[in-house]
Amino acid sequence: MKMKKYTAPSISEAMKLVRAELGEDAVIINSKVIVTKKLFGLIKQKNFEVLAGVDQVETKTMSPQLPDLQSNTKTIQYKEPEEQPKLHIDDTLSKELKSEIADLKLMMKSMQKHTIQSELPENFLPYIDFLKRQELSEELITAISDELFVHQKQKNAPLTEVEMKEITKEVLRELLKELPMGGLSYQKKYINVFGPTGVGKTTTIAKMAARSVLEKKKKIGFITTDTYRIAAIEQLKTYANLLQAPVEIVYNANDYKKAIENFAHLDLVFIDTAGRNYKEAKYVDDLKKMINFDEEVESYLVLALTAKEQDMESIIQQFGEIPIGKYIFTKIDETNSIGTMYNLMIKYNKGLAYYTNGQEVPEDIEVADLDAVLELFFQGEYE
Ligand SMILES: Nc1nc2c(ncn2[C@@H]2O[C@H](COP(=O)(O)OP(=O)(O)O)[C@@H](O)[C@H]2O)c(=O)[nH]1
Ligand SMILES: [Mg+2]
Repeated sequence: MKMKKYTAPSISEAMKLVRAELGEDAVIINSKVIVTKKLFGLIKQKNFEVLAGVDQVETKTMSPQLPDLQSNTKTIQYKEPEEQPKLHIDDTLSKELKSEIADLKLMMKSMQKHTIQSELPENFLPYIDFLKRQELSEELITAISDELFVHQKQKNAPLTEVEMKEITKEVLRELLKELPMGGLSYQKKYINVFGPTGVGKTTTIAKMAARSVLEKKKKIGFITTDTYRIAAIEQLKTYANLLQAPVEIVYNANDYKKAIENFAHLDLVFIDTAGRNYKEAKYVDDLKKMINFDEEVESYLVLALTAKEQDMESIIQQFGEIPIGKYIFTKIDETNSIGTMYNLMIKYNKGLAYYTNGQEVPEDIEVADLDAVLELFFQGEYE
């Protein structure tokens, strides 16, 4: 039997090399993953090493079609390549096409093998199902399952559930680690809070405001531009009264200027906005005209995890022109699938300020930090 090692960045490429040199009858004797650099990182180089062999008797019978690239023998007698130009075009084409199609089919087969559906080891499946239930994006699931695959190969034994969770965390950590995490900086005076109606903007503002008074002893005030609903104004006033903080109700850019003047003596001003009409471009335009986005301002986009990811994406795009610093995800207590949170942060390259987990003011809010956010992924269903 003739044997040779092949190394390539993917199994399919390694298989291609094997087939090109040893033919279709080659058998894989062993395969392993070689990772250069350290554990985990997606950016790190990994290669697949395949030891393949082919029975030499068969090789001989196949040799007219398969020149042995390895042995530099000069006994190859057939002269097909030189003759090709003289052949009838039809014949050549069909022959070439056939073999190319066969090649492509094989390549696709081995490529498909290394996707979530078929090639994943049996022991991954329940875990991958969990990732899917979490509604993690396909790209992220593929990135994680690739890492699981690499680690299982290295370990040469089935990964435990604990190991799979650790690997998942490390994959997510790599992707999230550059994004800003954490709540109010207390360096900027104006806190803008945007988002559609009902996501929990006002409640979240009340939570943030209460904390800045109780924990940081800040002098605060509120501005609301949500003048569509009396109830919304009353709701904010209720919280403001509890915190003994002033409220300015703003209907236009002029009111806004006056409110800013009135609040000159305060440390922090929370600006609550109407979520209404966010689908109209005009709404975002109006906001841009009314509200200052200078260096004195921090802006947050509030999204509820109970919403559909696609709808959240259209909101993100709608607010694309507003310099949103970080997200706030609410209603984490009302869902078991929080993958969306990770999908959106990674896709839109935006960090997280807070996540909220209930209706109680001020308790039900957590300041985001990377470790906690990674832990959060496993809370609930898969513990
Ligand atoms: N379960 C749950 N409910 C929340 C959370 N945050 C806000 N809510 C509720 O969501 C509803 C709408 O909140 P509100 O602050 O008025 O939303 P706004 O329209 O964006 O200002 C209220 O009933 C809140 O109590 C949360 O984290 N979890
Ligand atoms: Mg509101």
